[in-house]
Amino acid sequence: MRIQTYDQYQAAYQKSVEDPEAFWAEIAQEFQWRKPWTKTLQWNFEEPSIKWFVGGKLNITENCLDRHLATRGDQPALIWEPNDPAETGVTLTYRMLHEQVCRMANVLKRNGVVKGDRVCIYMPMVPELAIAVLACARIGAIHSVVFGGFSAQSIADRINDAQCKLIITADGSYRGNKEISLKGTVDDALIGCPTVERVIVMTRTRTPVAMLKGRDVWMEQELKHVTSDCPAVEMDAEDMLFILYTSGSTGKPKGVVHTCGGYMVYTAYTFQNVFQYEAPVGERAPVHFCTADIGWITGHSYIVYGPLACGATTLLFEGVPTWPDAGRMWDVVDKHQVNVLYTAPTAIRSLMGFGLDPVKDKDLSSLKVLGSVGEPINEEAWHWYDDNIGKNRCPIVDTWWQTETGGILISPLAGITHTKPSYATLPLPGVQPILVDENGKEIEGNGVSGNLCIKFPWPGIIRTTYGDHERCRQTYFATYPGLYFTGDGCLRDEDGYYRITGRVDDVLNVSGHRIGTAEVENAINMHTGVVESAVVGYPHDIKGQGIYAYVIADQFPDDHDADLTKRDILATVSRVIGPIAKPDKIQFVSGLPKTRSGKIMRRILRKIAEGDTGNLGDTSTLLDPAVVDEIKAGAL
Ligand code: 7RM
Repeated sequence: MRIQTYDQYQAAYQKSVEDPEAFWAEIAQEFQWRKPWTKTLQWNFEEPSIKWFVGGKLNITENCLDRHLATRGDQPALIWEPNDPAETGVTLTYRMLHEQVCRMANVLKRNGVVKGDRVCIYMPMVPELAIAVLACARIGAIHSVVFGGFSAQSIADRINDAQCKLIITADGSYRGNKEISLKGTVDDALIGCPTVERVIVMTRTRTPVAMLKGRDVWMEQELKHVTSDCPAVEMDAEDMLFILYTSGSTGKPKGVVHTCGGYMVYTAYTFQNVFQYEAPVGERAPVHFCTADIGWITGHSYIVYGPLACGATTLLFEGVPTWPDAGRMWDVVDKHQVNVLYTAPTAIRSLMGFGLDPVKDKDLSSLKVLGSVGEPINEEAWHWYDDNIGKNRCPIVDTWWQTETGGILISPLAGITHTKPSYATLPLPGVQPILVDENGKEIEGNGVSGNLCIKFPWPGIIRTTYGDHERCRQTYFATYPGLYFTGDGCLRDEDGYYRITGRVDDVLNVSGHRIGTAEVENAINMHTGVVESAVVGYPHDIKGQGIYAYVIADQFPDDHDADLTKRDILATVSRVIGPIAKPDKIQFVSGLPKTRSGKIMRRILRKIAEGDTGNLGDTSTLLDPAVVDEIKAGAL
């Protein structure tokens, strides 16, 4: 399964295109199937309908846990580093993790969860989060993890969309010097969630929480009533494994659905190859440290499923890179002798700002591979990472992928693919990228740019958007018929290397978090006195993109009121979505640049937000061109 030379990469790539079914069948055979599949792939991108390993039966936790017990039972599976460096962490061997997952699965069963039920998980970055995820998978329940920074309203929307029966949460969470309430937020959410029958509450901060009789139970109490014997439920390869909500250019976040067989094969294959992860039985396994939250796809695929499917040692960090000081990430690397570090450009840029002092006394010699994910990495950050963290001896893998792709699609293979700063380089085996122009016409050759699409399915591709298949078709498969459309712009240089240039739709990427402009506008518009708003992104030194909001208020506020109103708007956005969606800049305007048909010309607003007011292009189709001068004059 592991490619070891560039020639092998080229051969694997060629085979994956010429005979994709044989290519993936060979890889999938390395896993433990209860029943073999009868057809490797059935697909069309019109409906779309995509089925991998048709008729195959398996349980992903048998592959992530049971399969390793005989050979790696005593090897660390999961290392947990708490928020506070003074607190003692946890190391769970594969045997211990297996036992805990089985016990948690029995707790779910005791509380009425059966195969096919949806379970919401809203937890801090603690071992119990990974355990809860795997416990769902063990019994065939579909998990929907909601990032711990989302608001009560966001939780409620997600629970209702997926009709969850149960939610697993904690009293609170620690992040840096902050203590955040989780159960209180869940209580607010549940006022509007009739499908939820049970709440399982873990204690983390031991803050006082309301516990409703008949609905809320303590996780620690429940665990006392169960054994560690829990056979895995047999799943079809195409049964749902999980739902993960992600933002798009319109409407509320969509529930991206991944299924058991394809997702398992794809995350394991990409994990092993991109990071060149090798764990010889009986030796210390390399430590893989992915700094994402499990609430995002990166955490699902490269903290939990991919590493465990490969028998790796995965590190789970509860805290933040800048607390107690800006050396914390390097302390974690030093303390646990981390071998693979996988983080986001925004973290690198923010740590760059602290200079080299926090790095200088840290032993980073264990590092072998560095990874980047979530947003384009600028050359400066790439070189800083390479020079000061990798000491020019660790390959950097700039991995491009999406919630919808399940795993990495375009990336170097560490130490094998020649890298170029800011380039995701080449497609992985099984991935067939294509650039198209606005009309969907293929842009061939090198030294070109266009919209990035993929023309053939890979095992980790999205299957549907939960409860609304038509939305899946519309969003990803209708723009360019016959192709999966990523929403990203991309250039292919003279060497055929890919560089992702950012979203071409109305999706923002703020510190690696995906946020729809429409979502933020809706939240702002909920504030009293707001008539209308338009949100765009602008370049931000640390976050990659910042959020710029143009707001029409029913009364144009004077300077004093404007300041207060802005703060109120931020509070409203926090309440509706969560703090990550708060605009960085709010400009009050008396009108927005609209065409005669009533469409906001975002192109103009983007230019002004970027500070590029020199040439705004053609404004002749505007209903009221004067409004542009006013907005320009008041730009922040
Ligand atoms: C894994 C993840 C997806 C969007 C995607 C891109 C952007 C992600 C890179 C990147 C440039 C990268 N999933 N993106 N990785 N852009 N280079 N290496 O982030 O669903 O949350 O976001 O993120 O725009 O479409 S996601």
